[in-house]
Amino acid sequence: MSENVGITISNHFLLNQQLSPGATGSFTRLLQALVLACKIIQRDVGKAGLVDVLGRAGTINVQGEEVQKLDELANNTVKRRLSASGEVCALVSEEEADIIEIPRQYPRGNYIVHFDPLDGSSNIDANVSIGTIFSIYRRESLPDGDTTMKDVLQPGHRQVGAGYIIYGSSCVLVFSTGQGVNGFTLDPSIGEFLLSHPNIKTPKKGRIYSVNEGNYGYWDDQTRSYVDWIKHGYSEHGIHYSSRYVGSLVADFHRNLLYGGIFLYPADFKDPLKPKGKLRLMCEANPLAYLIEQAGGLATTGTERILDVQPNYIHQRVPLIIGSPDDVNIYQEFIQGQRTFQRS
Ligand code: P6P
Repeated sequence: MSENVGITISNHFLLNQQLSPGATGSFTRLLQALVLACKIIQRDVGKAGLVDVLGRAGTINVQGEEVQKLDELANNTVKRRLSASGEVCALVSEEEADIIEIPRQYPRGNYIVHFDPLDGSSNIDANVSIGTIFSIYRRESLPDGDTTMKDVLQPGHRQVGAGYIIYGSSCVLVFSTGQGVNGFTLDPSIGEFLLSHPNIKTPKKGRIYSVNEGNYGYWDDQTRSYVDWIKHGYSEHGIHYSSRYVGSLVADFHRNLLYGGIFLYPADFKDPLKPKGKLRLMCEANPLAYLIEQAGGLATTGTERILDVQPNYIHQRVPLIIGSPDDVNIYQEFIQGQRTFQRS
């Protein structure tokens, strides 16, 4: 009798498709292309130290950051697999300045995918968990016409799917297509993602805060007051918050999604070129905001729901405060001046 491996991600996709009236299989094929890309990246990440893939490729990407060789591999892998799926009409990569046209030899489809091919790449050499993040939209313009900027710059609440893969102690794919959040863990012995975290819900309130406190001197007063409160003003039955910050967004988000808590990358005045903070709206904030809301959490710029932000540039940056609803609501009370804290 064959071994029972549980629910594979392919089973899950096909079940989703059967439950979607009018589904043509196009979205399923797109998701399967994404899964293949992530298996290839996992293979490359897993052997990075062995084939001299580590180390800087020497080039500087559109964000002004040094590009690592794995970054380039991951970027090219996602582009190639999604283009070859025949299901996309436009791609936008965190690694590339402009919208990526689909090569003429490939058929074009009706989906747009924004992606960060290897987020947290500055941690590659230290073997810290890194990840791929993706965000999927359906084009609004007519299928036989050219893709428009309106197709590419849709607000986050128009996403039809989003997710991330974390390359860590195990390789976990977490995604949603609007019916809740599910996590799948790669079983390398059979090369399949198996359902390991069904219907993820984030705790209503957590005890973890995640922020780079090195930027404390560059935040606005309200954010400083909130973090001061967390560190010196909060105590519930003797319980305090713990600080956890990896500096790899996918790792920090994944931990807080499962355990509860709040992640903050607020606006800071450190870099005049990045007045809204460091993280990108389309390939980081929106997909994670989609997931956290599907899991019962919240995501805000501090003054606006992330999924309502109307994008005006493909590499637009936004402040990101995301996590357990009670924690995010308290932060918003500080930002709106309804709460303050002064260290005694
Ligand atoms: P900082 C990694 O470079 C990244 O884009 C995210 O993965 C991470 O959350 C953030 O930057 C860390 O930035 O300024 O705290 O080092």
